[in-house]
Amino acid sequence: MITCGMTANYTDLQRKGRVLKGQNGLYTVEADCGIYQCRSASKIRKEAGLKILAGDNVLFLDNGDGTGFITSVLERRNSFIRPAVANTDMLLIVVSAAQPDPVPYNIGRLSVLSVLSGASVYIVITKSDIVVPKELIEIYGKTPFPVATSSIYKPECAEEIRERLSGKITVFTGASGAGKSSLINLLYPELKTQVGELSEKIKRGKNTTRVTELFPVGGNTYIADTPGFTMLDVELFSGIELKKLITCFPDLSPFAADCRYSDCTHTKEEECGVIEAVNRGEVSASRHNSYVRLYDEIKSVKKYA
Ligand SMILES: Nc1nc2c(ncn2[C@@H]2O[C@H](COP(=O)(O)OP(=O)(O)O)[C@@H](O)[C@H]2O)c(=O)[nH]1
Ligand SMILES: [Mg+2]
Ligand SMILES: [Zn+2]
Repeated sequence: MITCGMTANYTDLQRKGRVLKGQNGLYTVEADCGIYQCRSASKIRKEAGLKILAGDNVLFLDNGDGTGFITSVLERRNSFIRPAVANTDMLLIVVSAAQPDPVPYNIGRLSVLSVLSGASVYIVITKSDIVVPKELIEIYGKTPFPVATSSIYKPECAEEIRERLSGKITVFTGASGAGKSSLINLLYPELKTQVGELSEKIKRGKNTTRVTELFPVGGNTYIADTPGFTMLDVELFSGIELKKLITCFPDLSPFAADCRYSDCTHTKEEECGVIEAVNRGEVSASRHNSYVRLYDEIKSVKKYA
């Protein structure tokens, strides 16, 4: 097979690509001139215990027959364990207006992970046909995170959301049943069967292999579906310095400058700028509650660590 109109000696031809999926040591890699099935040198996998993830940018040798051999993994911007994905630009947090009822604390935790990893946060409120999500808009409208509402019965919501995803790697996350797969189908109907199959596979899940797959949807845009609230592992949070937790709440942190005490934890102190901002209604009490709960949780994990 001749790709890209080239007839060079393929064994020497190095290409750059992006891993879409890895399974049993076989990686699906997207390069400028097509999709390759690649293996990799065990040497690079062993180096620093590196696991090649969906989203990784790699160099590989083109074997000339649609297969390749990964020789190096380029530096990552970030990586998550569950789902196993690298270089995430944005976490799209799907929050259902109802059925299931939203759990702001879990949403808060996801937003913290996203901020920690340097990925942006996008809140999409689904199932707006069931109830008007007034309260959710109230909570998240006071954060710097962009917020959109959607419903599978209002396809006109799709354009705005697609635009924000354009050119990025976006991971869809949120509670199981919140409508992640449905939203993906609404945004990118051309993926329908693939995404459906993916979530099927995960539901039957033999709990050993949870395959994360990036789907290219054109224009350098990629999306990954996930089965439910993954990434909420306590270990990830135990790495956070308690003092710095407030900086992971970009809606609350500016008010920490007004605290009376420099060692204020913003959980219960008198003259705490953050608590005063909550009382004035400038930031959401729900978000502050999530902060306090996460603060206590991390503190107790640290105590037993
Ligand atoms: N009424 C309504 N139901 C929805 C909407 N989006 C998803 N659902 C339903 O919610 C259920 C779970 O959706 P699914 O996309 O599988 O959720 P996931 O687990 O987050 O991927 C399905 O029965 C969907 O038909 C919506 O906008 N409105
Ligand atoms: Mg799903
Ligand atoms: Zn304070």
